[in-house]
Amino acid sequence: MTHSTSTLRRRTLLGAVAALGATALPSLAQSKVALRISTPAVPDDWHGKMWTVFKESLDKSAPGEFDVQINLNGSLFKQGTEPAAMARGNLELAAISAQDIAKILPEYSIFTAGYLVRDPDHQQKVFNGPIGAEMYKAVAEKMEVQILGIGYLGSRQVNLREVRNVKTPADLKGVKLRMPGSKEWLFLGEALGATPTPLAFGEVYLGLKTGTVDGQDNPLPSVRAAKFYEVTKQIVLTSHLTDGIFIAISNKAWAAMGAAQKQKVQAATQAAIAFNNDNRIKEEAQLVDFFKKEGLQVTTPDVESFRKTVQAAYQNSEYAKVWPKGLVERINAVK
Ligand code: KDO
Repeated sequence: MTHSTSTLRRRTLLGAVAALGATALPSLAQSKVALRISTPAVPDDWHGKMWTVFKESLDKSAPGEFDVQINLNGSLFKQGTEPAAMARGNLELAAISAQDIAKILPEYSIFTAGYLVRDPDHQQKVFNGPIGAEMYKAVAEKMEVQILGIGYLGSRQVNLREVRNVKTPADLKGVKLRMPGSKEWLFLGEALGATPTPLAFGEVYLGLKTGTVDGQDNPLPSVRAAKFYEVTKQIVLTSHLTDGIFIAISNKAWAAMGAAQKQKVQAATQAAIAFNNDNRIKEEAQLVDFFKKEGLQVTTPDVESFRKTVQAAYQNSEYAKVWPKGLVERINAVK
């Protein structure tokens, strides 16, 4: 064999290996389960960061099996359009709200009502018990998604551009209060005594800055993470909704997974929820001081007056007419 023939052979061999590599790689990538995630959460918020915990958990428990794609800031799907995207097969995972669920299952508008779920502990017990199981079953049937768990978003507070003396709902009269854009959310703003104005989460900062709206409501950790405190002067501690986000996966993606993969996705979800809840609960307790240092007035209204007015508004509303009989009492009885 001459020198040049052996070089040629080696080259051919190398070429063949490279070609093999080139075809082997995409097929390997294709066999990964793609999990596209879309959320309006900002990167600095705990329920944005929790998706990295989810991804890291899966990378560890199932190396190379999943391709987790995290899309924050509503960059893949607009806030509130995630359930439809999942049903169409364009999205695998999202954190959906009770308001999203109520659009399809009006009887579960019960969880959009102010002053019903008491606190994060009550929330976990309600949704991780029989009430949650019944709801998740109905959601799987009607919305084509599986709820894997609930994360705590926080206690929603009223956050105003200009300082105002707010003791009762009557004091919010005429206040253009930004709410997320669905009728269930708008009703909450109305029940609080304000004039609700729909706006997507990503537009709230500018809306507050320019004065399109007079205020917004969100849990304190989100007021910090989205920097709303930079463009507002007051927080009124109404604590009107113990808010939660339901981690949901499309039925299609779920059905395509084997039992072991499902178990790993479940474990990753639980790790993400624990990360979110622990950090959020801890931070929520410390933020009043932070906002005061930032120069905001943090005031306490007559919460009982808000509770009475908001609960009456819901009880007398069209929403309550379709709530499952006895469910309010069952929720209240969860200890
Ligand atoms: C909001 O738009 O005010 C809200 O808090 C509603 C929640 O359901 C959820 O969509 C949340 O925004 C986003 O995750 C951004 O934090």
